[in-house]
Amino acid sequence: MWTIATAVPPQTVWSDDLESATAWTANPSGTDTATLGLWERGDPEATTSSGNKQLGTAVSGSNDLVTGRLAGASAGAYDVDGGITSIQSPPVTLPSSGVLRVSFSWYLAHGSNSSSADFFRVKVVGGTTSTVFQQLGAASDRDGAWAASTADISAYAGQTVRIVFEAADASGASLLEAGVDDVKVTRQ
Ligand SMILES: [Ca+2]
Ligand SMILES: [Ca+2]
Ligand SMILES: [Ca+2]
Repeated sequence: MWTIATAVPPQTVWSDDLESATAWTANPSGTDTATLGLWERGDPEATTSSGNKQLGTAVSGSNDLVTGRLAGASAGAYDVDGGITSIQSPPVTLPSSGVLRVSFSWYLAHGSNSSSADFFRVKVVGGTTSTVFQQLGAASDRDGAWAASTADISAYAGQTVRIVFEAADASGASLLEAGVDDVKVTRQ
């Protein structure tokens, strides 16, 4: 007579805390245009310019994916310059059914010299490629602060996919940094 709805906890399909090298590939398509501040995995150094820009602390452990991990002599020394930089996950084989999600911690930081041409973007590459998350820049100061986000990738069920993170200083020079940590794919 009574139906008890039991919440099925999400099952982890794949996860990476970025603490060890697991075959992330920078510039996987060979089409990146950025000249500095390229995505890499490592222990990030903090930069500040009107507030925190590159965060020196990861969400888990001491490593993350970051747009040029070194601080350099000034905040503009190793921020993203000149266009798009991208980094791609190892292949992830998705279950053939269920609600599939990718979750990640991330930040985008930029100076007031940014614009909506700049972005932080998450793509899924399988049989097709789609943008599943995006934060555009703006002509205002945005400080780096870790946030957690999730995107539904159920459309890719049964496929082997790769997750790609992109950041761009795309039109006019902007101070721009991005970071990613704790990438996880779950099935529910
Ligand atoms: Ca980490
Ligand atoms: Ca940097
Ligand atoms: Ca720049």
